[in-house]
Amino acid sequence: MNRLFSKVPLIWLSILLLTLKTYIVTKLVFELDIDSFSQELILALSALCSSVILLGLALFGKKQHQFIKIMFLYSFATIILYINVLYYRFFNDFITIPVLFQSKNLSDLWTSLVELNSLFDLFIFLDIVILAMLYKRKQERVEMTINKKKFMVVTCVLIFISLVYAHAERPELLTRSFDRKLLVKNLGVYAYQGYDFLLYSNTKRRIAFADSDKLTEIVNYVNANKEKPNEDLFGKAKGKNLFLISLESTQDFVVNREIDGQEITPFLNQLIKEKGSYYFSNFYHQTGQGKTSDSEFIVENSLYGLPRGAVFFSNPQNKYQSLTNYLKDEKGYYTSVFHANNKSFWNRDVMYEAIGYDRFFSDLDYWITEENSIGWGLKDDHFFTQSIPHLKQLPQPFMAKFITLTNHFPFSLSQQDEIIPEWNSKDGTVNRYFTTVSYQDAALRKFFEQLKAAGLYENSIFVIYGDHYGISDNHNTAMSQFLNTTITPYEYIELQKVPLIFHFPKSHETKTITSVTGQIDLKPTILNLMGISEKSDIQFGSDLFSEEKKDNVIMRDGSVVTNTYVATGNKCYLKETGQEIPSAECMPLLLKAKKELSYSDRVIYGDLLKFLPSYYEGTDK
Ligand code: GP9
Ligand code: MN
Repeated sequence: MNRLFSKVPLIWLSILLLTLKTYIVTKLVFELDIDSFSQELILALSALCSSVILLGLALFGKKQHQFIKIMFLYSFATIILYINVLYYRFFNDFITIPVLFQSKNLSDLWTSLVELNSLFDLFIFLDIVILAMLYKRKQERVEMTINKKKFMVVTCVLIFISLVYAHAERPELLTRSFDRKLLVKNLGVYAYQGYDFLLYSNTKRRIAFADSDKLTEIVNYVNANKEKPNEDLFGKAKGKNLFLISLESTQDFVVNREIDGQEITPFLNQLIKEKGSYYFSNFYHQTGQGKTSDSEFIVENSLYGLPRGAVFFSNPQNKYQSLTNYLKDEKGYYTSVFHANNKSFWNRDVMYEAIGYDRFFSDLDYWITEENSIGWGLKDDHFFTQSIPHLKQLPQPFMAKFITLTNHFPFSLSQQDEIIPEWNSKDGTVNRYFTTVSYQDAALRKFFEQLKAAGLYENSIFVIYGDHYGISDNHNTAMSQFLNTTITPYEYIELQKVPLIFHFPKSHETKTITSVTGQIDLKPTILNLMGISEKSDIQFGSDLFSEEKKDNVIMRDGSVVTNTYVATGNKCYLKETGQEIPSAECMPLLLKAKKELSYSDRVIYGDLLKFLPSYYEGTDK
């Protein structure tokens, strides 16, 4: 072995190894849908190119430090690669700098990572050890003179060829940065990470230089698209306690469905049929990378989450006119949130200040033991049960938001808690999903019984919704088996529906509402029910019960659903049948979505809500 490499300088061998490793890992782990020889070539070229650039940095500076520098850069690249491998397995996505900075979160992700780790991971690091052993004592082979000029020429040529190829394959690549898979496919994982870093710095810069100039355009857009809230329902829930219950990873396809003759969500199914329940059967989550925190943000503010990272992390110091702040300031509500996890997860402890919660009941407020925990923490049943004494002590009227946890990937459940058995496909994740969903459903049933017993049910209203998907498109095979249909892009969008139930204990009506709605509509709906008129505000959603409601939901990736169309990527379908139609028909919808998302982003990036009061004073509106 030693003899074989006796003439090879460390720099060349490390470039070769890093290129090979990057290429192989990219092929094996990331599903990039490589379907042509030229795409294959781009992938190989990008791996080579990044390796040359990264490791080439070691050639600058003192020669005697070259071994250390090469090994450091090699390890650095490997760590970037490995973090993306872990993140991809979990989220089916690539990591971004804001998410990476959530180091507090990374420790909590541990339970999921243990499940994801595999022996294969050892190989990702093995070459570092081999390189170190081969070259450690061989100064002459480490420092072998390399013609730096030639090296730089080769590097530039490689970059040029690689970029030309990537551009030919995918024009506008760098302007469509939200499509992370596309970036990695054409630039490689390291260049993607570098590009992401530039975007991140840009975001920081935007906050620093933001002013209120853009406000007029955005306010005009929002006002032009406003839909009048339902007047009959104005103040219907005035003075009532408000329960917001966020169901972890709960998609709508489990509602009213059975496995081997057993209902998956018998309680939700029953609640939907009860007097006083309004079930929205075409309600979509609109979250992005921020997952649960995005759903919280959207519901609270009627703004979209950000295209990258979690707004909970990137902009917690902004001024927000949240639902919580309205309830507190306008109606004197006591506002609280219950979630039995570490309070800094998703930066909640910081962001909740801006949202305006009076009290956050976190893991510190619960009795958590090995017996009453599973997966990510306290089991839902115990979470709800232990919350009752806290609830009883709250000043009324209160707002109480509950965030469940048990139905979280990897969907672990102890056998004694299983209500329905695991399903029987080849996909363990999907099989287990049904058991944790049904466990959560039973926990919710018990919570309702406990609330009734505690006298907290009658004088309250309930808003129950799913936070985001639980089954990603990594599981399409099992999902198509379960739903007995092929998962096309249309089907995938339809799977982004999450349940939404409004329940008014003393009401007599029962309704299933089929209009197309999204999480962004919850804030204006609840404000109207509570008898709060919107002041000078920027909201992209509108009252779900509005008679003027235009069915239109925009997702964070730019996809759009209306009562007629489903538009996603460059594909257009009829909503009713799923039939694909010419993409041009959906173009106006997609363009409007892009505009709306960018307006919302500008509001957040520029912290524009803080300028609203002076803006309205100035315009006298
Ligand atoms: C963690 C919980 C889960 O506290 O909200 O977060 P998620 O991974 O679903 O965003
Ligand atoms: Mn979640």
